[in-house]
Amino acid sequence: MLLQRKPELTYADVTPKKLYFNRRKFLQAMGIAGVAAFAGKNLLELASPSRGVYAAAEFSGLVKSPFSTAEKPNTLEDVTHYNNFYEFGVDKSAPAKNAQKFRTSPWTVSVEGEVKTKRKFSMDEILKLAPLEERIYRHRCVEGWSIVVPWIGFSLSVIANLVQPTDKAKFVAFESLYDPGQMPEARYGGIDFPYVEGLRLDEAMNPLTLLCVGMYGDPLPNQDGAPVRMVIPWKYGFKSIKSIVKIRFVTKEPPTTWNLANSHEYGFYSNVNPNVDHPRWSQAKERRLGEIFKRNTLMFNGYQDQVASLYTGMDLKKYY
Ligand SMILES: Nc1nc2c(c(=O)[nH]1)N[C@H]1C(S)=C(S)[C@@H](COP(=O)(O)O)O[C@H]1N2
Ligand SMILES: [Mo]
Repeated sequence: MLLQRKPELTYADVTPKKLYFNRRKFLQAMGIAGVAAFAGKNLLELASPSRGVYAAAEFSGLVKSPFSTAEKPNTLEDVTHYNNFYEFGVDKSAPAKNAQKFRTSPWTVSVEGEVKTKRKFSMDEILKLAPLEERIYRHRCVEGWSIVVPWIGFSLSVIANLVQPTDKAKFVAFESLYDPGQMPEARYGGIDFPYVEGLRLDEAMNPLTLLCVGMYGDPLPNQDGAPVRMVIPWKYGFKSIKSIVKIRFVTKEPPTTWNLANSHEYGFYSNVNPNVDHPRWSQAKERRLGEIFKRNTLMFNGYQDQVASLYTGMDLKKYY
């Protein structure tokens, strides 16, 4: 099978190597005088992806996904400097600063619960499970902004088919890492940690549901959920849980962070729906980052052809 990334690299190598590469480029760009001027600063920090200094693509031979939108992606700068990642602070600009030293290697994702074979995966193992695809998806935050991102990953169903859910499995529960030592800002977030999310099994098995390991040709920047996150493009952004350590197949609808925090405003399904207002604001329009005028929000964020049938007969005002 075709190798999806440069074969000499392990995942653990990727980030340090990239930083090294960036640092070298950065030093070249600055010249000796500039280096001297910055001598007191941490060069790794200056050259990190959140500063917009990016190495050539770390992932080679990406498969282009037929699910991609033809819309123009946002800039990497936008997508890495306007983040919701409450573990690293509530301001949109906080994760870019506070997640820089987040340790994402070594990393283990445990897949457990109602499955025939429980498994723990290292990032290296995850990267070898299936060909990596580039999928350009629209992403709509419940707060009213949207972005278009070239994510990298493969359908979550790949993992499910490997561990084989039992007949009892009806939902999938996801859990983020919570390390208070690395995430001191989390306690001002106003929500409980670890961040948890969930999908119905058929939603989890839908091919659009992406297990995501990268974006813009590279591994995920820390503030976007490194080293592995979900992306569920027809649901509000908060369903797309970041920095996952546990995936559990379960019998009952699992608790979800924003529903626990405020069940009146955030339901389990959270499908993008311009016809169902948030109790405090309309969801009919959205502002694409970088644009001035709002655009209309589309039903299921424009993915109705692929997902509307999952909800046939359901009252989407009730199951918000
Ligand atoms: N662990 C965790 N995952 C999370 C969040 C969070 O605070 N913590 N925020 C969610 C929200 S509200 C959005 S809009 C997206 C933002 O992803 P992005 O920063 O890569 O655009 O992440 C989601 N996943
Ligand atoms: Mo969001």
